[in-house]
Amino acid sequence: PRTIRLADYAPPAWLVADVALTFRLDPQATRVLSTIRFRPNPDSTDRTFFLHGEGLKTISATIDGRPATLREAEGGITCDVPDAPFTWEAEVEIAPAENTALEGLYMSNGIYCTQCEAEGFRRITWYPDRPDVMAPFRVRVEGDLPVLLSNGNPEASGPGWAEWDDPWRKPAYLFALVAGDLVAVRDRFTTLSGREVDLGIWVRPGDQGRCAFAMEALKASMRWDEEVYGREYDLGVFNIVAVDDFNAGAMENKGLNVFNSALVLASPETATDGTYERIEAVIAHEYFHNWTGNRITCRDWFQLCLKEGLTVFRDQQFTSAMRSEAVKRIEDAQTIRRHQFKEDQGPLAHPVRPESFVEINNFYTITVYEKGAEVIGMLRRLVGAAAYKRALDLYFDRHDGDAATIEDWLQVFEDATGRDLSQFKRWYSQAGTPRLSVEEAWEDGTYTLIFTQETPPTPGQPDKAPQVLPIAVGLLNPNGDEVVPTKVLEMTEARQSFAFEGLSARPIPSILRDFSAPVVLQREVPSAERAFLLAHDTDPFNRWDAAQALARAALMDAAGGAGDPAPDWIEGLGRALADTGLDPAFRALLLDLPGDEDIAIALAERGDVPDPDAIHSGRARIRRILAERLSPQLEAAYHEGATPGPYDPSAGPAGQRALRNRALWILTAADGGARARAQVAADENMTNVLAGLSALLSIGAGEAEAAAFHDRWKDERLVLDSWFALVAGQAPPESAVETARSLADHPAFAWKTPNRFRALMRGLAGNHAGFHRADGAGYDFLADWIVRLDPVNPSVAARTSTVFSSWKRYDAGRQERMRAALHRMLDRDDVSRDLGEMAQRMLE
Ligand code: HT7
Ligand code: ZN
Repeated sequence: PRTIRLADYAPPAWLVADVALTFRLDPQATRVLSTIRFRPNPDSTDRTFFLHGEGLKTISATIDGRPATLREAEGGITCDVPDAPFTWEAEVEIAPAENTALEGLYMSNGIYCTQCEAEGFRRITWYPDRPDVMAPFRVRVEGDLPVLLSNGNPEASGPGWAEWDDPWRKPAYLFALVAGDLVAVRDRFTTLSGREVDLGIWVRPGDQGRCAFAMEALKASMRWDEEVYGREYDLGVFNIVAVDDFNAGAMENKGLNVFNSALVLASPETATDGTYERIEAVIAHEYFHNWTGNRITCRDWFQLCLKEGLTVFRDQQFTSAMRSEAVKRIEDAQTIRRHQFKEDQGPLAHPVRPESFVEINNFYTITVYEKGAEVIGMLRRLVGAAAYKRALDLYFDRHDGDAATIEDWLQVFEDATGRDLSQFKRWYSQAGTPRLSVEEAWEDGTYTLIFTQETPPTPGQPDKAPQVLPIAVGLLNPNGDEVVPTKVLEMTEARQSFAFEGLSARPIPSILRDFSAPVVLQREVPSAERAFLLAHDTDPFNRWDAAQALARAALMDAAGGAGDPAPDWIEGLGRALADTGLDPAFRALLLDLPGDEDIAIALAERGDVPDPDAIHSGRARIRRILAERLSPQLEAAYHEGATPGPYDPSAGPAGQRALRNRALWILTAADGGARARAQVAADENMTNVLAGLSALLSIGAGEAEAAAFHDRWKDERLVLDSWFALVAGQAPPESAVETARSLADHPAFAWKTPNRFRALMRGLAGNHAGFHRADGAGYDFLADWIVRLDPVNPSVAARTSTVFSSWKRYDAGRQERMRAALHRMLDRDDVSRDLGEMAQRMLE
């Protein structure tokens, strides 16, 4: 397969003036008629006419009414065209019911729906399927179905047909069509300038009662984008559709967002607090794309972070505003450290703006999305909130209607602030996580911090240059008072010092407050100092980080067989837990012990070879010690976290439940599961039931409760997904593979449905010691299923395969078995481009 390179970008030879499409829907033989008016691109000297297309049966094709002679070319067709504007008309046939890859036009439970990002439109009709070709679309949908939707505003409709008009120029990846037996929950929104927008959330009949929360989230997002970014919605309707078969979370098609039903439907009986929070964030994310992605799109797929990094940053800001800023920041930092740093350390590391790809689907990564958002956060921290706002206003003014680049993005910041961002740009081009080490000096009332930064090599990038690091620092005196409030130090050199003068005593530093840069802070800190920061730091992130570092040290020691954790940690944790002045959600995070894989990564980082079983049993021991020594505080927290009365998913009660359930998880290690069992039986809401069940399963109990849960919820597809994930994820490591095998034999294991496949596979892979069983049975199980899924749904198969990216971390035996599994996925004649690229990169 061909490698596509950023350096080879060339503007399109032909632009599209407008598009008219007619769909005659049929599961096996949908006809797609297209009328596309082309004009030469004045910015290109090339006049080659090329249209993408995949799996299309061409019925007819004409140019200005005369039959066109099509010549096959890689990934599409070419033909001779006039050297002037012309009209292309074609009719093609496609089979949505046969489309298991879920890209292009496909069917989910009898509903026609589309997924065109990144390159799905070429499976619908011949088209220049690249984001820098933008056009207004008119769409006519014909089919004997109650609901026929497409992008834009409804124009006209009658029995069996509907016409839609999207006046905003858009790339083909934002095209959408949905048709079928759906019902709508409706609402209205009045924009700041007084325009009325009809809102609709379309779901399968019976699911209407689970849309209220998503609808409120949508209206809150629309208001927030007006108030904070000055962005108003620009059509008369905004529709969201929930489908059960979806490769990702959701899709921002213009005026017609398509969602994985798991991210729309919620009721207290079936959804957890986590689901509610995710729904709110993803509804906002897709809505925010209307400006950052749709009105201003990407010139090419290398610029993906332009829309995704910025839109993630915006949805993070939204969640902070709706919930707790401190808690959200800690959760985001935790995501980066747990998952993005892991990507950066392995064979799949790539820059926020990659420079080459074989299959673009493989680059919808945590690096592009979440690190992309961190880069924007750093930019905002460096220039300040007011300048950030000026730059964003300029971005919207200057680039509305454009297919833009990272250069365009940085240019608006340079123009709005007068800063030179050429060094900052390295955040987009250099892969890997900078390591920041710290030395200190204290003399005559002056305290100096000397920082050194170094980024380890990543694939294809052996040498790294220094990056701009905003390092937020505060200083405390030995009494715990803050003597220097947070100051952002701007580090640009490989080694650089910063002095603080006029201090009366040597201070205790609080470094990298608010996780001000996505770096690994390498600093040996005595446990007493960490406990001091846990008790006194005014910065919630660093306070939490002190607790995490103490927990990590305890778990690493326990994995090495050490007996007792540092008393500083247990005492500090106990005090913080008992401090009812602290937000319960924050205290819950203090109790969140690093997972087994986090410890494996930390050990590997230190040069040790992690032993998954030793990590697992060490963690169980630490959990028991905490349960015994902190029993009064945990008991109190458990009771404080009770939320009697009707279920309320908002941040306050959700935070209380988080505290309760974290405490429960630890207490369960020492009470034989009594509390957890009672909580499951009390059946207050899905959050508490699943937390109780998870705690029980994690101590090898709860089989009867899990079976009863299954029987009760077996007809609720989203709840059943949680059951698959939980049972595989919490199974005792020694029997986890057998458990996964029997789950795969379960009649409800609909493996072609991505949610179900992911629930089981991700469940097992998240069971660290179970997946990494020494005999390789976990690897074989995953590899067999990935190989089976690959011809059916390459995108999901490739994404699942990334669980093997950690193979170099483990001992020789496990390495050998993981490599063998990767080879089994790769060395097949029919391996997909998606999985082939992933497996190849992991093995390099
Ligand atoms: N922009 C959307 C990405 C997406 C996607 C990508 C590849 C394959 C399927 C997909 N579904 C959605 C979602 C987002 O980031 O908002
Ligand atoms: Zn997005």
